[in-house]
Amino acid sequence: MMHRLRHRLRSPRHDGAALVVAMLLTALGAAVAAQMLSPLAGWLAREQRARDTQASYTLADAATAWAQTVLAADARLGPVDHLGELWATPLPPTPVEGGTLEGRISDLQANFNLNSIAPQGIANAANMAVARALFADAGVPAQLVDALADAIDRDDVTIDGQSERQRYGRALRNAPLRDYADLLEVPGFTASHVQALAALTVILPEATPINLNTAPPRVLALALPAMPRDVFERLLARRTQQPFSNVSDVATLIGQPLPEGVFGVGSRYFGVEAVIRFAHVAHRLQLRIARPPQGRTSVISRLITNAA
Ligand SMILES: [Ca+2]
Ligand SMILES: [Ca+2]
Repeated sequence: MMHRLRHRLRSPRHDGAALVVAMLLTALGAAVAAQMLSPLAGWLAREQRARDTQASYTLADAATAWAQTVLAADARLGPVDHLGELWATPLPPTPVEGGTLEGRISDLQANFNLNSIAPQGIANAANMAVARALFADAGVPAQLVDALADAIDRDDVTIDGQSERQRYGRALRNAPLRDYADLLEVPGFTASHVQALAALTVILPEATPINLNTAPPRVLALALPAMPRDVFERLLARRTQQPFSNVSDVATLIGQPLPEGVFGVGSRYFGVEAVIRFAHVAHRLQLRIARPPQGRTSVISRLITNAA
């Protein structure tokens, strides 16, 4: 890929174009050149922008391949994921082929996944309890968790046994959320609810456990059973020194069992944020990568936008 890029940047077409312009300016008298300079400069800038855009897209491909390689290599080290691993080390701004590339990989399972409320289409009480704590903290009415569970779970019966169609006045989606726009369609949710939850949760294609090794302290404190402050501090200190290799380590440390199916110590979904800069363009690359326990990593979403 790098060879291809180098070839493109130094291709005879670009060198040739610059040479033709230089020869043209030399050949023309000074007066004519002064008149021509402005439109020619505009043409040159467009040409350079087009060239940089091409190179930037090629670097976006390179960044995508980089993230997939890093995550695949990590998978070979075992099922545990924590912030001391190589994937969690940000890539600093690095000069590549006339531009710079910087990026970082994050664990999407560090946060609570709203689709965990109904794994495989069946509402889950333990995950609903975690959702209520997170909703309350985000200033969203905790009873909206029931409506969300009804919207995601596959049956047509409310949590308390009525007809969903009758209760909500319409049929619900009865499928996992695809994004926060879907959450806005769930009865009772407003734009400000959605905004508050987007900052504290994630939406992944399937139910996923919260990774105890990567979850921010605020998420952990809300999701774990209530415990004395010093026990919580001990938990945070312990995972920095030695990541948890299984959920029962945490139960032992805090001296109480953890609800089934809420927590894990490894992750299947990762996010990538990269910024690519050339002289004339800057792009932000956002990826979501799935890494199934068995099988290859795959890019499940990819967005390239202009960066400041
Ligand atoms: Ca790992
Ligand atoms: Ca339902």
